[in-house]
Amino acid sequence: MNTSITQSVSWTKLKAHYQNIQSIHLRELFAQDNQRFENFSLESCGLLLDYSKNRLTHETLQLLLQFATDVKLKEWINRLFQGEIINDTEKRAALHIALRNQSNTPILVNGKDVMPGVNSVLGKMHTLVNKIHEGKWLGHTGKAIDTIVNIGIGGSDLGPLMVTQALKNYHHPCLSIFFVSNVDSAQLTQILKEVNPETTLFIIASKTFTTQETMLNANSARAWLINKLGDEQAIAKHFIAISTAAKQVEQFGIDPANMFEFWDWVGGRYSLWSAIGLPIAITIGMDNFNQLLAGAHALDNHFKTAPFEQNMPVLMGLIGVWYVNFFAAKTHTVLPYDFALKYFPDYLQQLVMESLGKQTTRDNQPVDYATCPITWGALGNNGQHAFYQLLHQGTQLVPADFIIAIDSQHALPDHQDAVLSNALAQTLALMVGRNAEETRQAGVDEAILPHRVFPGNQPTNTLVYQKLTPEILGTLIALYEHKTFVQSVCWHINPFDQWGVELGKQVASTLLPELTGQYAGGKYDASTDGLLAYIKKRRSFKK
Ligand code: G6Q
Repeated sequence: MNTSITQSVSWTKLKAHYQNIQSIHLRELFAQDNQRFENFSLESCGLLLDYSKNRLTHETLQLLLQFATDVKLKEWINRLFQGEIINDTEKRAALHIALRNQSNTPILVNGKDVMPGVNSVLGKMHTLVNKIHEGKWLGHTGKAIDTIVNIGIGGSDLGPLMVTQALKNYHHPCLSIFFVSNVDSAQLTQILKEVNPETTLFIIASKTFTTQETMLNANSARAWLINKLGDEQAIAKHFIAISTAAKQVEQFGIDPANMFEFWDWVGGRYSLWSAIGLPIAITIGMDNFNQLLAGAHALDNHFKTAPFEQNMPVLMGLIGVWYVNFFAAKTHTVLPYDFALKYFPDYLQQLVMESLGKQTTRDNQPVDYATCPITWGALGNNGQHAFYQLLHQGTQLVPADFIIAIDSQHALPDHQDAVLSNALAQTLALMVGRNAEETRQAGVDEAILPHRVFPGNQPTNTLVYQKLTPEILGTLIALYEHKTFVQSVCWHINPFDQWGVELGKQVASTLLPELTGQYAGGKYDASTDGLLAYIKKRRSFKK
C-alpha cells in the first residue's frame, strides 16, 4: 500500500500553517523584519535570487524543507546524478547532467561510463563548427556554407531556437540561422525563399527520426534542394542529421558520417546540451557553446552540493509547491526583462508542462493533489502594457519570476535604466498594492475609488544576473531544469516521460489516411467524422 505525500506529517503541518498565513499581507511581513531581503535571498553561480517577496516566513521554509526530507529529495538528486533508471516508464536514465559534465568524472549507465561517448560527439561537433567557420565546408557547387536551417520540433527545436536568439550578440558574423518546426508549409516556404541552396546546410534534428512534422519538412527541403541543384548527390553536402536512430537517418539518404548521435537517456526537452545543440554551436562557436555547458555544470554542482536552505532550485521548487498545493495557485508566470530571453517562456512551457503535467504517481496511483501549474510568460516590459492588468487587479493568485539583467548586451544610453526601473517598480507594486486610504490620499475621485485600489500581495521571485553571457544562460536553464526535477520529486511523478505528446503523434498518423484517401465515415465520433467530411468536401487541392 503506497501512501500519498498528503499523508506526511510535514504536509499536514503545512496545511495548518497555511491557515495562519493566508491572510497576512506581504507588507506586514516586510514590516516585521527589516532584514527580510538578507534573510530571504541568496547568490550563487552568478545569479542572485531574491525570494523575499513571497508569502512565507521562516516557519514556512522550515516546514517546506522538512517536506523535502520527507519526500527523500536528497536521495532522488543522488539517483539523478548517478545515472539510475529514474525515467521508469521508459526504463531510461535522465542524464542531461552528463552532457555538461565538464569535470569529466565517470557517469555510469548500466555499468558503462557515458563520458567517452559524450566527449567524442563534442569533438565531432567541434570539427564541423570549425570547418564551417573557416569556410571549409563546401556545398555541392563548391561554395562555402553561410546559412543553417534547423528542421525539428518540440525538444529538437525550442532549446536551440531560444539559445541562438538569446545569444545573437555572439553569432558568427557571416552565418545566418533559421528554424523550421511547424508543418504548415507557410514556414518552410517562407524560409526557402530567403536562402540560397548552394550555401545552405540543413540540420534534421529528430531523436526518433519519425516525427511527422519534421520528416515532412525534411523531405520537402530535400526535394527543393535536389530540384534547385539538379543532382541527388547534393544531399551529402547539404544535409546532416542529429538523431538516436541511425537506420532511419541512412534510409533518408544522409551519409552516416554526417550523423551526430545522442542517446536515449537524453530527453527531448533536456537535449540542447547534446548534439541537438549543434545549431547553437555553429552560430556562437564551440568556445561559447562550452561556456554554456560550463554555466549549466556550475549549477549542477550547486544543486548537488548546496544545503537545501541555500539551494536555488530546491528553494524555487518548494516555493512553487507551496503556492500550487496550499494557495491553490493555478498558474506560474515567467517575466524576463531582457529582450534576449524573448523565447525563454516558450522554452519553459515545454520544459515544465511536459515534465510535470502528470496525474499518475511513480507508484501508478492517481494523484490526490494538484501538480503542474500552467506555465506562461512573455517579455516583462511588453507584458506590462498588456496582461499585467490581471496581475494587479484580477482575481487569481499568480506567482511570478522576474528575470533581470543588470547590464544590457547593447550600448544605447538610457534604455537599461528604463528596463531596470520598470522591473523593480512592478515587483514593488505587485507586492505593496495600494489600499483605499492611500488611493484617496492620491486624490482619486471617490466615485471610482474601488477601481483604483490595488490589493497587492502578489508573490514574486526576482532573479538578477550581471549580463547575459553563454555561461549565465547555461546556469539559468539548468536552474529551471532542476527546479522542475525538485517539483517532480515533491509530487512523486516522473518528469522524463511524455505520453501525452506520444498520443498526439499516434492519433495524427491514424487520421492522416482518412484525409488523403477514401473515407466513408463511421469510424470516429460524430464531431470528428463531421469535420472530416466537411473539410474533405471543400479542399481545393485534392489528391
Ligand atoms: C520532448 C518531447 C517532444 C519531442 C518532439 C520531437 O521532450 O519528447 O517535444 O522533442 O516531439 O521529437 P523528435 O526529436 O523525436 O522528432
